[in-house]
Amino acid sequence: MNPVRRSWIAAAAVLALFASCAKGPDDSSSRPAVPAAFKGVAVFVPGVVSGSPIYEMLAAGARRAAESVPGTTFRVVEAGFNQAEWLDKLAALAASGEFDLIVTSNPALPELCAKVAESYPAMRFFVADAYLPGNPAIHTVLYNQLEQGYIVGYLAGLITTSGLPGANRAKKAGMVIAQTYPTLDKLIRPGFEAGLKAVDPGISLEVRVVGNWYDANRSAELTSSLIDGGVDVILPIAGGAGQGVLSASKERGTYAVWFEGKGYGLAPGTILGCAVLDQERLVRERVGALLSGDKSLFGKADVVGASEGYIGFDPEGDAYKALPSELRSRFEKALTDLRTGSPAFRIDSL
Ligand code: RBF
Repeated sequence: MNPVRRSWIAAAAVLALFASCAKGPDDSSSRPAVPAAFKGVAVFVPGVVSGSPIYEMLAAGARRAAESVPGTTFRVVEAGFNQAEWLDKLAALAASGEFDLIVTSNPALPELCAKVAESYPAMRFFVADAYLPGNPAIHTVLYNQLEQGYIVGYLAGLITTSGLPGANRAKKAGMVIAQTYPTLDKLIRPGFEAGLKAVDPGISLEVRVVGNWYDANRSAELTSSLIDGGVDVILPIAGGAGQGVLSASKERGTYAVWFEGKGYGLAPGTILGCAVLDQERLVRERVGALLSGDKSLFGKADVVGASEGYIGFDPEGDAYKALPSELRSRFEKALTDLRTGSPAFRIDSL
């Protein structure tokens, strides 16, 4: 065969190869030789997305990972606030047969996923904001919430001891929480308290429990009674019910600090600082790795925090920027110290 004809055949072969790769996902002849790691990804939201930044980031991160693998079925399912129904709803999602990877978030979920995995052994789970090592069907990542708590605690300590117009001399900070649970009792609350005490050991903490993740009226009542008792800065850990903390604090001219970022706009002038938890990046990265076939993550329980960049602070709020510069520089020094490991808040498990 003459060389011109031989190279023409080679070029045609290369073109044919490209053409077959370029065919759309609907064309069954275009299936890659290596099958996709997962055919369907479902996001199981234990609550509702709207009003809870941690769930907004869960859905957004998983969606971006799934969209980067053409042909992957993707759905977000809200399980609502009745926790007694979550197990059945999770099992129904597994039973639908449409999904082989369920992505979810919160510390109560690994146990439910483990139960569902017993009946659906092919199902795989990724649970963010949770800790369960050793189950071959489940990968979890726990955030070092001692650090996120400490960041807002330190700022709250500076606020309650300040001469800001809404601050009094009582040196009392508050938390309005939806319910008690291990991450809150062992990490968030102790972190917040450590931050307060690092500013001034004389600051005390008052905690009130709403009883659910949605009742903003109840959380507004609890907030008012805390303010009556001398509290001038509050951290809500209450999902959608956190709105009640903001409205009551605004009405009374006191302050709030916020968890998980994206808060300043919710109550301008009331929220003076927002800690940041980059759940969107974490979920995007981990789901992306699972979708590209990294099976080694199943069975693993990782812990991430400030030193890996998943926990931090958003300084780009007008209310934060309007704080006295002396207060901000003390706070920013504490932030830098935390990032570089002092005080040391290492945790390896929950
Ligand atoms: N956080 C929310 O923001 N919204 C919720 O609806 C919500 N529901 C939760 C339900 C249970 C049973 C548990 C244990 C935690 C829940 N969280 C919720 C808290 C969440 O996991 C995390 O601790 C907080 O968002 C603080 O980072």
